[in-house]
Amino acid sequence: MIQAPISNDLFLRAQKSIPGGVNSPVRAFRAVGGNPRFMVSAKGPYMFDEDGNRYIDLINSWGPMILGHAAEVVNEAVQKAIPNSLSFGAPTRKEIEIAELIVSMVPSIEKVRMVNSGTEATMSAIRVARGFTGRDKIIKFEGCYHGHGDSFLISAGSGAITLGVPDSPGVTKGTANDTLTAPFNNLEAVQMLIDANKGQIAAIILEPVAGNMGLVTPAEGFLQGLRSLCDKEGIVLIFDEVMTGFRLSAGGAQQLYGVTPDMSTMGKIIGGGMPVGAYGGKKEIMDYVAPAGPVYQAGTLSGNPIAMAAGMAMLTYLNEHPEVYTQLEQTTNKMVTGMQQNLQKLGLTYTINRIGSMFSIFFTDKPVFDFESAKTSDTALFGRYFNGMLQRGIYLAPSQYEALFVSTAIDDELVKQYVQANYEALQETVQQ
Ligand code: KE4
Repeated sequence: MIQAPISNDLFLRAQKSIPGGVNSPVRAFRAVGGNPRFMVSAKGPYMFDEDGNRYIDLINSWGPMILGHAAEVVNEAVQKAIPNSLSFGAPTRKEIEIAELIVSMVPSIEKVRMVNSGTEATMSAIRVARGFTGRDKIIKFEGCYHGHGDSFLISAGSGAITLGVPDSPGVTKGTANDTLTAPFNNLEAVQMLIDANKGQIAAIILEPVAGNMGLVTPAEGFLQGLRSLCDKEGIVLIFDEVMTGFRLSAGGAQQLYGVTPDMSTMGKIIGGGMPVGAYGGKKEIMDYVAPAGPVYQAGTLSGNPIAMAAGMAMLTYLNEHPEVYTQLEQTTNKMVTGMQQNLQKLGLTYTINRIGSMFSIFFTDKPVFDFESAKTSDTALFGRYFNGMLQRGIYLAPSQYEALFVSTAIDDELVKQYVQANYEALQETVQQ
């Protein structure tokens, strides 16, 4: 039995000076029960907590650690940059180099602006889309998460074509009025919103593969359908690829599915673990961004030299080693196949969704294709499963509504350990 007394004490202490004891809510384990583990180091596939426990990590910092933790290629680049000062607040050559690399890798990107988080990227992207079109409203999808910007913390209003309602205190009704929501994978609902708000919609923003309701892939024709609707109505199509960018392929989901948005937002992998976000798209849109154009957006540490060194090393490696994606496909396939065999052996019919190196197991026997169907999952069962896996040294996302991220540091031996732990934890979960 893995014990974590030091983490438990640290969590009590943390709550005295940090809201909820964490700097991002999901880390507090509230959705699964138990106390979070305080980490001290990580290397390759492993993370090590304050009590000396070792975990096989399937969160990988919520995506960035695609090469495993403390990847040499990234660490060396950071160590080389540090002596030259941590920040200038002035333009640097490295920012041009990473921008040119992103332009070469991501189909939709002709110009790109670096920021410091995925939230900053999405907030800025919709502001630019509004400035470019002169329209106010946006459409997002239930279950898609785009960071904590006010315009995104909105849940569906009653009925299909009414306005959104704030999903968090502090978000004003005025803001909510400009955000419309539709079910993911439902083109008819999007058409209805467009018809009911003719000429008022600046942008449609979505995760092209959703990872924030658990892993949900786009239905056949969904992305292309949105592309056609946006072309017809002069709406800016924004793919939020903060999670999928550089993960599902070197060019993200847009390259994998062959559908090119007008703008894309990025984060996570782009910084190699450092705080980096970015938004970009067509020249004619991006030239609306200050100081080239009138839409204001700024950031003291945007393009920070240490973060750029890390991001440049990560993206260069991925760009030069396409075999990373083949390896991740094979490893994830083995993990998911093992899980499906376990479900069969145990007579369980839970749903597993997977694409590339992202997957989720939903504790429901129904297919999961949008947020409503994801919510048929038994989250209490998931909580027991999560803790069963944690006890066996497997570190999963502490919520049914998250995706897992495989790294190249996961080898066949670790796949075996994962599949065995999955069998035992599933068996234990259903016996409790
Ligand atoms: P950040 O501001 O957390 O860097 O990015 C926000 C964001 C934007 N778009 C998508 C598709 C995202 O998945 C995210 C952040 N993802 C969460 C995981 N569900 C980060 C984990 C957390 O909130 O601590």
